[in-house]
Amino acid sequence: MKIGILCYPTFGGSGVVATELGKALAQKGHQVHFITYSQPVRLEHFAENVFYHEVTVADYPLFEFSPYETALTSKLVDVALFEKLDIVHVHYAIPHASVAYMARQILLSRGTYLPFITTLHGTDITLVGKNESYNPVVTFAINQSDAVTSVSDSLRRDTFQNFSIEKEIEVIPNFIDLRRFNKMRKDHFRRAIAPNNERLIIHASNFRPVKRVSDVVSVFNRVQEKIPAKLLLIGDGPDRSKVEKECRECSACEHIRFLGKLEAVEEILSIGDLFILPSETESFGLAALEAMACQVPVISTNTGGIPELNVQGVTGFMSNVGDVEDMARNAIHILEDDERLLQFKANALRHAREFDIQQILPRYEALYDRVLAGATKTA
Ligand code: GMT
Repeated sequence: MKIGILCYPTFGGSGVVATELGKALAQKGHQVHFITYSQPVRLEHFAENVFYHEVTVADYPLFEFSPYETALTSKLVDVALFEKLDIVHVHYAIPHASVAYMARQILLSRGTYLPFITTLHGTDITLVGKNESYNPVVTFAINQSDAVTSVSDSLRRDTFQNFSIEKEIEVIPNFIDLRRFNKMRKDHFRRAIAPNNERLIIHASNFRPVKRVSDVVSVFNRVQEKIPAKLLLIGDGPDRSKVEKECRECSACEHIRFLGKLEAVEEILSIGDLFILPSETESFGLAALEAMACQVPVISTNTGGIPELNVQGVTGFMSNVGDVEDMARNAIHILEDDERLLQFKANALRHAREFDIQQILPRYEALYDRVLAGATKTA
């Protein structure tokens, strides 16, 4: 099958899922064409059956805002015609779903029907998408999709709540490539970061306000008062300097390190003891799944789709948004006892196995087959 993928190429979860899915499809013999404005971050190496088409937005003095959607649509039409794409899979509704709809219309006027599947990831529904500047277009494009998926049941419910949706939405959760994530621990990293065998606490995100990274620091301060520990903060984004200032003012400052954006995030996760995800809203929490796949239990909020991943008292604990006292209590409970920590680590990995890409990939392939069978009739 020849599959076009539209996604954000950056470190965001939707781009990671799109890229890992594309790579896995290519390994199974499908031809995968990524169409976006820069090389997706997880597409670092040459891979057979994987192609990347860069979208260039022509500038003009009249444009205050460059028309990326128009350029992306034109590129999709061009690639679809030349490469004879069978199907397009768009990740994150804005603007990819309406772009795919427009491309489908253009191609239809030339006698081909190019079906598209929209995968909803989270903030495209829960934060940005429902804003009135986007809602009508997002609603229309979702309803026009040949199939729609969401990454959790919670996101599916949110979509029906916030938009007038007439389509079925299939829940296909985020996944993980366990072959990559459950690797040998880099013990020399651990010795360098925690020379006195301190507990290692990790957070990874895009440092947007929705991630509440300040709560990570608050939790860590409380933990550090009771248990020798180090905090590693992975990622970058709008809240980073605010959080850096907060860290400089806190007593545990010397035990906190900002690592910035990391491609091989699993190398750090694999030496961790605890992952903290205190998000305001989280449709799934891919970062937490990545941690669990590296045998790291998770302290998180109980918002959105997180309860579909983090099992209370088994793979970690969940608290209400902002309840840093409860999160710290739970973190200390896991970290203070070696045997308990080992049990939580084992539980985290066992549960992560349920989200292995080998389990999830066939569900996307089956969906592509169903859509293609229907599309032949439509054309
Ligand atoms: O918030 C992010 O980390 C980025 C965002 C995205 O769409 O790029 O992530 C969303 O999609 C991920 C992959 O499906 C989910 O695991 C995240 O939970 C979701 N983020 C939010 O809902 C805030």
